[in-house]
Amino acid sequence: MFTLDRATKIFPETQSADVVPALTARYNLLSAEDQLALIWYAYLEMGKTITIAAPGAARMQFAEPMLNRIRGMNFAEQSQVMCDLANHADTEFGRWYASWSVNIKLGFWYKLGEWMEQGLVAPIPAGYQLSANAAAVLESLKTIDKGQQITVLRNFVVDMGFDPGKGAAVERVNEPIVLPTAPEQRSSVVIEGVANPTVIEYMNLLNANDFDNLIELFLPDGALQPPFQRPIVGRDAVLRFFREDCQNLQLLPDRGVIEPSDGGFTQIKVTGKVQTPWFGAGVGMNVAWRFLLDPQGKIYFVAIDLLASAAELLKFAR
Ligand code: ECH
Ligand code: GLY
Ligand code: GLY
Ligand code: GLY
Repeated sequence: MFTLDRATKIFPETQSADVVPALTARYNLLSAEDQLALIWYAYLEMGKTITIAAPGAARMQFAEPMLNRIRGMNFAEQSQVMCDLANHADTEFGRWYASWSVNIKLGFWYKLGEWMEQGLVAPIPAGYQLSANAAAVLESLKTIDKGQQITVLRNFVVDMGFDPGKGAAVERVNEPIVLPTAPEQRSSVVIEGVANPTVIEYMNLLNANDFDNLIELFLPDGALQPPFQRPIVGRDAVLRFFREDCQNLQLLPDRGVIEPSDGGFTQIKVTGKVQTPWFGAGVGMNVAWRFLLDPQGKIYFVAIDLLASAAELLKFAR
């Protein structure tokens, strides 16, 4: 009936933000020095219009030993560590970094950025000249919408460090688990055109950080595909992803369509916005959720797409 491969192709008219992988590919061709300088300039530019929230103390304790070692170095050594991370060099720091969850990596760079501003960590040299290619990537980055910009920046940070690869026994470091929101403090979404209880519950449980109940909505071999990634398959892996990467998100679904599919399955597309705790209401990412539910209403597949433009929020053409 449905294979995972077929499931990923539901609602094929959905236009995702191809500019994100395109810019990432161009960035990957640059030297490490150019990469770090480019991120620095992009970060300063974005800081004029949006504010990034400080990472929580509980999360930062994981990054602290490495941060303190870096702080004790001279500027040349600090620059070397940063270049090594950008270069994916096989170093102690590179392996350490690669073992962290996404949000610990972001928190680490948040702190380094602060220290660079305060003169405690090696700055990008004054008057540093970006190569022509790096300057062109920076200009492109400035023209895309904020949700796309922070996605590109997040990709850069996630990819740094040295990952010894599959098969290597690496202990992964996750941030502390957040408690689910108390029942009386939960809210419920309303989605124009979609009264489906599974979809409504999915949004409400994710908004409440209630991952143990959320995972019950999935079939045992159910899958979730985050933007620009391969599907994560099976309840264990999806639950790990929720706990590790999906804390304190704000899902703001707006409207959608429900259609019957083969074998009693149902496909549902919802569009709306998502906010990350790092930027709060300052950045609303335009997204689509593409659900495929089995005849019992369990989730066989859901993809989250970062949309190409705000106009995509209104497109449900058949
Ligand atoms: C400085 C210069 C040297 C180099 C570096 C620097 C620091 C950079 C810093 C960057 C910080 C970037 C941040 C980016 C955060 C981005 C967050 C995003 C979140 C997207 C979440 C989405 C969620 C979607 C989902 C939904 C579901 O239904 C299921 C789950 C899931 C400047 C020092 C590096 C500090 C903080 C893009 C879309 C809706 C799939 C998760
Ligand atoms: N965004 C992928 C698709 O629409 O199929
Ligand atoms: N300050 C946002 C976060 O730590 O997730
Ligand atoms: N991936 C979750 C966040 O950055 O907010």
